Amino acid sequence: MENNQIANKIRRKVLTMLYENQKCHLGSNMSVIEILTSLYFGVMKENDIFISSKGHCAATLYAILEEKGIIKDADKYFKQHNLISHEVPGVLFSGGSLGQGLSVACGMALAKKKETKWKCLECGTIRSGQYCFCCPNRTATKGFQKIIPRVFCLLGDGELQEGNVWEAVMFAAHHKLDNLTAIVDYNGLQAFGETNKVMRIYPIINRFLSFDWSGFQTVGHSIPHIQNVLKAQYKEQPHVVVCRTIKGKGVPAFEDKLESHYLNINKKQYEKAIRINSD
Ligand SMILES: Cc1ncc(C[n+]2csc(CCOP(=O)(O)OP(=O)(O)O)c2C)c(N)n1
Ligand SMILES: [Mg+2]
Ligand SMILES: [Zn+2]
Repeated sequence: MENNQIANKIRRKVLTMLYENQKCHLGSNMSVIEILTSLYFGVMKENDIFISSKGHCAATLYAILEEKGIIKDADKYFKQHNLISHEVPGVLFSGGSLGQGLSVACGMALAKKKETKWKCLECGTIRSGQYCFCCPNRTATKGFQKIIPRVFCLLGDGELQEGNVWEAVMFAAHHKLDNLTAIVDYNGLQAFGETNKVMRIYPIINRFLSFDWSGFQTVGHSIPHIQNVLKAQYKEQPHVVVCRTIKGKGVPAFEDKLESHYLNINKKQYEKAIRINSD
């Protein structure tokens, strides 16, 4: 399946979970479908870590984990935890209280930098030291490559108004966490207003750059664009990818609407959205 088809499938699955359970945060889920598809289907490698600081896009994360084969029943988990919970396999951090995920991601990125792992270039095995059993004398004729897992952290744009986020931004630069990537879902809306009217966060990218991060802004619904900028890593600098998104993307009645945050989807809107998002 191509990535666009995967994204469509995830979008339909999320719509169905939200419709059947009559749960809100439809807008917040729809804006991250391509972001999470990009990450899990082409960017993240084994041992990399994903943290969603936006705990209210649980439906999308569970649908992705189901598609990856990490969990079997996204519906079951969504019924139990409609905010992201670490009790779900494949999830390391529970979200819900905004502003905390990046601090956790910083700690994990720092720990991963300290516990160096080595990949045997002969057989691909990852080990804690420069040894392997595939070649004579525990060496590898092709040598070893240093492996530092990457940590990706997703944040909402309204969430950037939390002071704690900027302490983490400062910490990441100070510790030169070049294995850390923050992804901002810049949909321009938060729960009760336009983000830049509630408390201005624009220009997001400049703010990160002034804290000595590297980064790019990109189109948040184009998988090739997102993957390109997510793959970038700069030596000794943490990285940010600001994704310009549409809250409620793919659901006409909800697109770029404040109500997409808290309204539940009705039967007619649901059926139309499923039609629009089929392959
Ligand atoms: C600390 C904290 N304050 C308030 C809330 C309530 N709340 C849940 S979602 C949300 C809006 C967040 O907006 P944004 O970060 O832009 O995310 P979006 O829904 O647009 O993806 C708010 C205020 C919360 N979960 N945590
Ligand atoms: Mg937002
Ligand atoms: Zn080997």
